[in-house]
Amino acid sequence: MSQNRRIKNVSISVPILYGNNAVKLADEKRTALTPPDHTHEWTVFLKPVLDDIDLTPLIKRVTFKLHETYDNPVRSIEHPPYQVTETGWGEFEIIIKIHFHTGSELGINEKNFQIFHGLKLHPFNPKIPPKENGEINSVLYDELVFQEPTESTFEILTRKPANYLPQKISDEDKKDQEFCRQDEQDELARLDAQIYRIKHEIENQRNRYKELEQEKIALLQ
Ligand code: SLL
Repeated sequence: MSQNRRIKNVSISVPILYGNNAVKLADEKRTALTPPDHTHEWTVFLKPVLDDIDLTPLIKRVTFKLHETYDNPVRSIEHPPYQVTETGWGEFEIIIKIHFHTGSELGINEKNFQIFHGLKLHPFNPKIPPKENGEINSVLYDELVFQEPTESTFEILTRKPANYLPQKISDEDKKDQEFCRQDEQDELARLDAQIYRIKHEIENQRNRYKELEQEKIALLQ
């Protein structure tokens, strides 16, 4: 089927954010089922930077593999928001895996993505006062890169309203000009808006990184 055909010399990247937030577990939030040694409540998540993109036609499920001290450590989330909230006492590495739909009738045939996230419960620098609400955030930016996506994947990722910029990875083949769609002006305006938003997000992440660098320097002094 033609949807399974790969589009040569094109890659599309989808900016994502993943990570966790955590707060100390308040007494009033404890239930009879909360183990007494649990000190924190946390949420680990993965989401596209642009919240108006619907990745569900592509993503079958996202699994979060927790430490084996948890019951059913592999948590499978089939619909957004892709996140798991738990309580616990310790930090550990969580394996986040994105599973795509498969099947030749769908025309999607992309390799699963895997990301490792170190769950953070405690401040990076204990000397720096915590945020007012006491929340710890450890969030990272990454990109899901689809190299030579199938036509189906390409179609899903370039659907309006939120679509991604197809980039030529080689300019040897000018035939790819077919991606300059009918309404070029409209396409360019949307891309500009998205690029602006992504830049803004990258800037936020960069500032956060600088703050963490400062905290690290302060800690080492
Ligand atoms: C540590 N290597 O020692 C890590 C392990 C395990 C965290 C952390 C609760 C599990 C449960 C939990 O927080 N496990 O519910 O029993 O820090």
